[in-house]
Amino acid sequence: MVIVKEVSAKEILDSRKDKTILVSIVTNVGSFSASAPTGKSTGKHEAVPYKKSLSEDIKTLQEFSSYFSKDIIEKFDDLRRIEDIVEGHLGANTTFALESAILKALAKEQKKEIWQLINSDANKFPRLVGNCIGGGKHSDTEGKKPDFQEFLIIPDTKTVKEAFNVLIESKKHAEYLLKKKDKNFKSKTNDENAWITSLNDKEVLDVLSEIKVPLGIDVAASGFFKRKKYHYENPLLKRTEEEQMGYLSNILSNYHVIYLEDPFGEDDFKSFAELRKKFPNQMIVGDDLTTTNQKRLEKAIKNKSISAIIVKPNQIGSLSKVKQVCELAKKNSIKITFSHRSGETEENILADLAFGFQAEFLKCGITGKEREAKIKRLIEIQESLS
Ligand code: 2PG
Ligand code: MG
Repeated sequence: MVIVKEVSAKEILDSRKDKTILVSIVTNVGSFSASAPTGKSTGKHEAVPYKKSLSEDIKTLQEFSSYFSKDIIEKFDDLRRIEDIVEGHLGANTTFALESAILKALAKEQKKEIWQLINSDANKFPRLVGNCIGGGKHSDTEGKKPDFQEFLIIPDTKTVKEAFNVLIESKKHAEYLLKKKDKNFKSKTNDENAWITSLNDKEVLDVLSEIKVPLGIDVAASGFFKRKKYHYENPLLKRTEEEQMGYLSNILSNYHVIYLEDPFGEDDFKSFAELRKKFPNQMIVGDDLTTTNQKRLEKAIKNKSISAIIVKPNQIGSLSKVKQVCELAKKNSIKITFSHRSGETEENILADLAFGFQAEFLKCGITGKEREAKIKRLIEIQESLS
């Protein structure tokens, strides 16, 4: 059993140099800490990262420090006890980091890996989803850029290690092709270390098609949906819902895109459903639509809006709620993609969560120490089992 004797927290910087939280705990089995990432293209239905502010959450945790010692944690579901104490007092980032640190303590005490605390029979590894070329909110550049936020590569390999190699090679290959096709290309990368380009969406897809790997796109459409229209980079180009449907249908019909995230605004369950019905063999994925929130997933299920869901633990904070969302998705044959955030830390618990919850996909970038930490952890888990 684990007893949390003391809790503290401090500010650290994420990969974007924005402030985020690191929570540290002292327990009967040692000291542990965990940090939370930060999003930039956040959904409006996400839980707030901090109740009032990061510094207020740090203070609140400090005040609560001695409250936790009455609760004995013996298994994953006991995290509920912690949630009973902090619910309504802390934001999602703080709760996620606190619970992650507690899971680390529990794993140590039980001589298990974190994923085993969730499902000791886990055996299927998620496919990696790597962000290769970027646009939208994550590419903070002057001049032209793609409207879609992420152009993803989704290798289909036997092992995670092979998938990682395919991602690295594909990213290099993409750089070579961009050098040839984009006269403005300077080998610069964005928030998630994806290539920055001045090519438009279709030109990027043409480039990636040459690499001959399964592709995905995160449109992150809420980011450019205003007053009932999708406002594309070209100032003359505003697409209505119907035109957006036509444009995306054309892309799904003509490119090897197996995965399409947030194709429409974050409340447009109906258009998601229409696209899903038209393309039953390609994944229509909810992120800002569902925000790792059970109620929103229920609505998406009722409307038949999605065939896959993004799970970002810090969109909701509570890991018990993450579990409920995963269970509901599984029951309804909705595939699960655990995902990093655009501002990341070197925390690697995401890999354990993705494997423990038996997610079909893990989206966590390609290069940069914060992204690699998660992929390397997944490789380590796979190698420990073979
Ligand atoms: C997304 C994520 C991660 P952010 O939209 O899927 O790639 O971005 O963390 O900025 O919400
Ligand atoms: Mg997204």
